[in-house]
Amino acid sequence: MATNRTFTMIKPDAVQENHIGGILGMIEAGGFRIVELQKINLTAERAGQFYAVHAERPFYNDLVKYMSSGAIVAAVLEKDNAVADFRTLIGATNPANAEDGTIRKKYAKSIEANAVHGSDSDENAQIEADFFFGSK
Ligand code: RTP
Ligand code: MG
Repeated sequence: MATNRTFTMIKPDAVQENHIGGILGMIEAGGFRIVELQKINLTAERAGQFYAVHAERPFYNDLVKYMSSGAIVAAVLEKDNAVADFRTLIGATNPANAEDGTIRKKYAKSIEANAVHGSDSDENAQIEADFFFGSK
């Protein structure tokens, strides 16, 4: 995968509340091309693997429960400077701190149920895309 790609998930709260279309619309309007897309349920085991980097954090067990509580939408996105530009588009982890115009400002409900995931590095974007879509 080229470094002009990032990986995202629309999280269970946003899927449950019928925000898939609204969020994908903001992503496309932000200049990203959707190159892979899949709606899927994560088991607690798979959610735990995905967020294994946070295994020692106090919120880990709640995060795994939340991420396996309903369907998610996984996607690979393409754009110049994709990782950094997508983090800008989604906004701060805690929606109380998210800028106007960001996806989390519009759709996130709490620091945990914050509507979307975005990769934090090119390396993790590749690992996370492979987690769902396999090596291409
Ligand atoms: P993400 O990985 O999902 O894009 O989010 P992020 O980089 O903005 O935040 P990160 O620190 O990687 O945290 C991963 C996810 O864990 C949940 N969280 N809950 N209860 C809490 O204090 C807390 N802190 C983080 C959120 O769902 C967060 O996006
Ligand atoms: Mg993160």
